[in-house]
Amino acid sequence: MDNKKLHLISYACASAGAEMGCQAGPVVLQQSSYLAELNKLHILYQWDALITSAIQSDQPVKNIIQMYGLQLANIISQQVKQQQYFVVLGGDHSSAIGTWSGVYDACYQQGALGLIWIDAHMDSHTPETTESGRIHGMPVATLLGYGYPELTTILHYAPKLHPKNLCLIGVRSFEQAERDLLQRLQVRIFYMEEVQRRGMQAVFQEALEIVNNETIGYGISIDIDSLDPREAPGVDVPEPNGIHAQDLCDVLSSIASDKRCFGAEIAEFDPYYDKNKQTEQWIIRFLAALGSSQVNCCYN
Ligand SMILES: [Mn+2]
Repeated sequence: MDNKKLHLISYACASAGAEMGCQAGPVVLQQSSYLAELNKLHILYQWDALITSAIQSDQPVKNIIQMYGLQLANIISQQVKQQQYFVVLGGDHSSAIGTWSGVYDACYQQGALGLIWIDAHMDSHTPETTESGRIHGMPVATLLGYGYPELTTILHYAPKLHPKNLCLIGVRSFEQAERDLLQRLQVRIFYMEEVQRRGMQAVFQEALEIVNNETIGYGISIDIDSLDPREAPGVDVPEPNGIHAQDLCDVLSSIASDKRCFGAEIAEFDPYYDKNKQTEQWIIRFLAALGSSQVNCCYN
């Protein structure tokens, strides 16, 4: 197998989140001294695109996110068509609207898209149910076709995901209305309690079966707040008792050579809350895990 190359896309936007800090996430990662570890491991990567919210605008947030989402979706669609393995680095989790709309655009004629969503939250609010009004709490619902029309229709009018091809892992904080929507649609949710009881590896294995069933391929969307905040404190909305960072690293390594995986997304890293660069270091390790190929494994 050829060495795999990671195509890194920075989504330096935080307009849809709770605080502005995670706008700096991709910038900190681009300058991270830990990137040297990727070179040591012979992991190939390149920075392909930077989406920034530098332009201040008086427009409603949904229109701003629509603009970023469309930009991101077009970039990702091109990459998937060229069979390049992408990793989107956020930024708040509204990135998912653009990322997976882009993958959908590239592959909808061949088949359906599977998605593993790793998050402490459900991100399944709609404009009708949200209390905060923040769009970073809505991307799952949006991709399923529920939400602001400006966002559910990016590149295509159709929903980008079918509920049976989606699953959530690590959930431990949510509102009833979100759970109602996902339960009604029969989306498989691996709550944190189940992850603790069965282990991340077993749960991830079952998740892979779901996203590989009658799909053309799948992707992974990681919210850093899915992790235990003692290990990865660099987030705006920490929730205790999360996934162990090493366990996530291990399952990501296990799919590094999987040709059915289109790419990944790592969102909600807020460097202002990081302690001793713990979170930054883990994100680089996740990149190393995603970029490790069979060739690289032989060196270890
Ligand atoms: Mn999220």
